[in-house]
Amino acid sequence: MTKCRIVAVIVAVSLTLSAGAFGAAKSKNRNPDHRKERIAAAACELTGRASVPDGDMALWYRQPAAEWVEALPIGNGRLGAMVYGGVNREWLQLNEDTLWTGRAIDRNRKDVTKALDRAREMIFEGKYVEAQAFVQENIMGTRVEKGLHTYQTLGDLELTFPERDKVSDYRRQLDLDTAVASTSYRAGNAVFTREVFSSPADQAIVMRLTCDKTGMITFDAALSRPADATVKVISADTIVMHGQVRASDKLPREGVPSADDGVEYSVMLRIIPDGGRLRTIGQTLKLEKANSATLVIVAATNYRGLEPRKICRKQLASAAKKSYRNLRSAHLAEHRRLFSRVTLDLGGVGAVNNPTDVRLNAVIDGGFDPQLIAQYFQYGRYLLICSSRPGNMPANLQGLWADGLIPPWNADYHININIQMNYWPAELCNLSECHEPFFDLIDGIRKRGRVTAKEMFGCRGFVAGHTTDAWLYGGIIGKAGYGMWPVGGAWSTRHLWERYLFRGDREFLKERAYPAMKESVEFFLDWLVENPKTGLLVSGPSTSPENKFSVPGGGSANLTMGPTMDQQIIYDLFTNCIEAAEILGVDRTFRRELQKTRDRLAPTRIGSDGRLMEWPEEFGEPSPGHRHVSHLYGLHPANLISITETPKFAAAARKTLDYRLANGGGHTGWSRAWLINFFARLQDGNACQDNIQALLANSTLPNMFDNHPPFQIDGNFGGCAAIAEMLVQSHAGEIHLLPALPDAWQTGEVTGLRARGGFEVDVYWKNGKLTKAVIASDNAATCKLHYASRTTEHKLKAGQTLSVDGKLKPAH
Ligand code: FUC
Repeated sequence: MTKCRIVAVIVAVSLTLSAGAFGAAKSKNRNPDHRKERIAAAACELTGRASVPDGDMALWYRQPAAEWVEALPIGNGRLGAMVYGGVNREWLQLNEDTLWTGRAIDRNRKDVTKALDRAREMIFEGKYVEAQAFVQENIMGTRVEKGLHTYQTLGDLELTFPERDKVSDYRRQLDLDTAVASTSYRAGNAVFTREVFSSPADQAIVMRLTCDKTGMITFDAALSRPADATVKVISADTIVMHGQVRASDKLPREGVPSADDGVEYSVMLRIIPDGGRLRTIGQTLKLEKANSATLVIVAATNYRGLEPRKICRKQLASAAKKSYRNLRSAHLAEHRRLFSRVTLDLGGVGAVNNPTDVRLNAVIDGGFDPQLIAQYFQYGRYLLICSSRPGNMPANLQGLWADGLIPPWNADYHININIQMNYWPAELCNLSECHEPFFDLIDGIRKRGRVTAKEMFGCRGFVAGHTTDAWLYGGIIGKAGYGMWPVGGAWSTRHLWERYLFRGDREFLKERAYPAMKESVEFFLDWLVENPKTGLLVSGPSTSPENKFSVPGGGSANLTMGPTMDQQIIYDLFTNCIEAAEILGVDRTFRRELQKTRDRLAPTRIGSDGRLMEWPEEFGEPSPGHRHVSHLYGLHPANLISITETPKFAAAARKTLDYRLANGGGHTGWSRAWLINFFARLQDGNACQDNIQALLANSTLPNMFDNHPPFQIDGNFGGCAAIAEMLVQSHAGEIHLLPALPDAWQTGEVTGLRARGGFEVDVYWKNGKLTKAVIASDNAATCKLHYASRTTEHKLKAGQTLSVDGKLKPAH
């Protein structure tokens, strides 16, 4: 396995290009990271050693970012930036979460019911290879070429400073607790400091440049984009960049873009100086000899039908009239409102005195850094807060941050594991509000998935396949091998149910969760068919995400009737929907129908070698270490398999995992993160810890982003959720304290995790043993606690807090 060693680079920054040469329309450079060469072109010598940041919540470095995956992310859920922290040049690579090319198009193949029947027959007859070709030809909906419907960079803010050959005491950092990125260094006898944050309170990115000597702040500021941008000066202190995005560079870029191309956007930058001289030269703002300066950047698109320039003007007017101090304190309060709900201390001292890249290298060399693990956990929470706030788009494959015009997989919303993994920490790690953009996405795909269900398959309800995008299609599209998969919507609705379980909000269950779950169920009531050999109900043709099997008689294929994951997701959906209907006291007849159908679903089976079967037959596996471990859905995220309730299946799951790992499994970050969640559910803390080490050593980039070249955020979120799952679990009707504590985590504490039933949980342990737990209950409820082999029950009133000792006895 390749280790991504993190190389500390003395970075070079220069003034080689004028802002005009970096001008948007002229630039040919569409690839991430087009700044790299210019960063490396001129050296700025860094000497001396900056002091260490306060606290243990900072990612920090002794050199500027030399490439995008070293830059530091800020975001307010909608407007984000990657901050490079250069000395002679600063870049903020900008993103706005609705900046998408393309538009909503119809991707549905009309009435494929006959073809569906035929494909099913072929599979039941064992003609897998032929059936897959037939499905491709006759069923799959329209696939849009990569880059045509894609998320893109909003552009760059570039600051150019008077060139310096040498600075000392350089440090850049991202403080997770304040969500402020800062850069500071000494040049001659002056200390320069830059702070930047993306404010959820004021919907603006705000940057402040200061110096401990007067009249020292001099820079040029320019906005640019690799394509499709016009930059204009609108007043002596403000520039605007606007345009309409266009679908990838494969399309002819001449002429006026049409509505098919994508959104219109606008970015505005204002400089508010203290002293000095501010003027415009060309499209550049030029500030000389100021004492300090505040930059306000706002951006918007017309994705929701509003005129982006109008939105920008309003946002700018409102933010720019506030003092920097007020902007900063409003930002801090809003960030901390969410961030400070959870604390985690896994012990360890001293490691925080080293820069983050040095610490990651030490882990690559086999070191154990519990403070880094705690920070990885909090970074996951930070990233969710910054990329998924109510009213905005959900966290995409890269959260909010993507460079260039064609990011990997269009930085879309894959719903065959990735977006779900993004939201695993949401409830557990006390960020329930951050879950909401995903719920909105589910509502969106329900609308279009309803049309797909009817038009393509003649089914009621709604269906969604393996992926969707900002245009919210619910189609079954692309290559049959990965695209013929009808359970993406069903899996997504589990998140609505989980929200109810964690929060106990009946109104939410009634108005939002149940209708979506029921609509998904309706699809499967029409979709499932009887396997003629067994008489059991199966879903198909469908893939076990994105794995393939060897076909007896030659070749390989992906599609079967009743792959284990489909069956588990449908069983899970039906079970949860029945329970929801019972709680709400509705749909008695429907419930009965559901129970009957659920009891006829083909069950998960254990193969002759003791592993869980991924497909209905024991096929050969060309990829035995495959990154998806779909057939263990029942173990995690669902609760169909557990050590206590279904020990045989839990043992088979364990064998499955061991086999996957022995064959090179866990090679992508998100896959490794899922493994940790599985081992947490199997209550094997040491296996969790081994895999956390592997996640940090093999799949974590210098800025702690999850590596799936260049970056995919799901591993960050999956890893964060897994660390919480090791400390508190609540999927089995009780709050299990320290279910998977590794030997290496001898002493520690976590506060503020959430448990199903409406509880908030703090846990303290010493020498590997529970010493205390504090449970606060939102509702009047019975709280069942479990630790080691002991279980106790406690009746709590709404708002009551219970404190127990290491034996689960109430302590006062
Ligand atoms: C799934 C995974 C890939 C990648 C893609 C975005 O299809 O199999 O590894 O994460 O989503």
